[in-house]
Amino acid sequence: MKVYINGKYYDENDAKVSVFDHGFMYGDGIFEGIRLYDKNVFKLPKHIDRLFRSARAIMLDLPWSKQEIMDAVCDACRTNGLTNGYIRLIVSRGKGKLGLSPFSCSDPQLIIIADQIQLYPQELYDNGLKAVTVPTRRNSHAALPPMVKSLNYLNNILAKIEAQKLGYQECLLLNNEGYVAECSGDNVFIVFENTLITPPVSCGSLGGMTRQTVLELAEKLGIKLVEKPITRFDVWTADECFLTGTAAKLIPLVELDARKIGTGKPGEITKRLTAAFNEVAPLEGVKI
Ligand code: PXG
Repeated sequence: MKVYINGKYYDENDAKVSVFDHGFMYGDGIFEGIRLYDKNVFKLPKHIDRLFRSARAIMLDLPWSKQEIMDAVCDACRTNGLTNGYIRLIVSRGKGKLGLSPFSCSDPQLIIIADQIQLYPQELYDNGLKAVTVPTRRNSHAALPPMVKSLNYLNNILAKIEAQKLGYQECLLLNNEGYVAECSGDNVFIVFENTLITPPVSCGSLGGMTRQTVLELAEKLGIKLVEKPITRFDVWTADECFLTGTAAKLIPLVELDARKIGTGKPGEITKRLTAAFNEVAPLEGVKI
């Protein structure tokens, strides 16, 4: 695999950034996780728009145009001979002096890793995932805004560790008010009495690309849809639940906090939306 760094390609083992890069020292930088389906980079312009919003929020001036970044992403996919894959796009603040100030940093680094991903085994897509609510809360809007895809994912990582130590692969994070925010790297949907419900991003979730696609598909399929704050009670007593993310796509959640959700099996609306997603995903994107 060849890794793209600032316009050049490096072998995996030679792809390096400085230890003085503030991305490494402080988690000062941003990223995107993008999917390549059948030589189409899924929703690439939307991912790049989100990257620029993250950059604006952390006051990181990007010296590349959106088009230049999109061209680099497509080039990295071609260079690695990919048809399907996962693209990790990273922008770090760049090399600087010791100390928090980013104003000593020059040359933000644009890094593109284009590789394969299989987050969960097929068995979990067929039978569903089990999760637990963890003590770690989602970033607050008053601290690091949860819409920023920053290089500091420690709160999500702590949540993941807590879940795994308890024997679960996935976890639910609440926001500071106790409402459902999202999972460690996925958005959450429930189905209750044939209505699809997901928390608004104001509850602390990231505005996911997969989430947005599912909202659009629900509308097309005539599935009633509501964005409103939800609690753990709503998830425990839902008819269906599923998670969405670029890496996971749609995956059913069949148990939360030792409570079976619905029948304890992936639900019908989950299956319909999964099929619809798998159908549109390779069609919507930028051809490499
Ligand atoms: N919430 C968070 C906090 C995320 O970072 C999602 C939800 C789902 O959004 P998308 O746009 O993917 O539908 C994400 C997505 C990685 C990585 O290593 C990426 C994410 C999450 C965890 C790991 O590339 N991003």
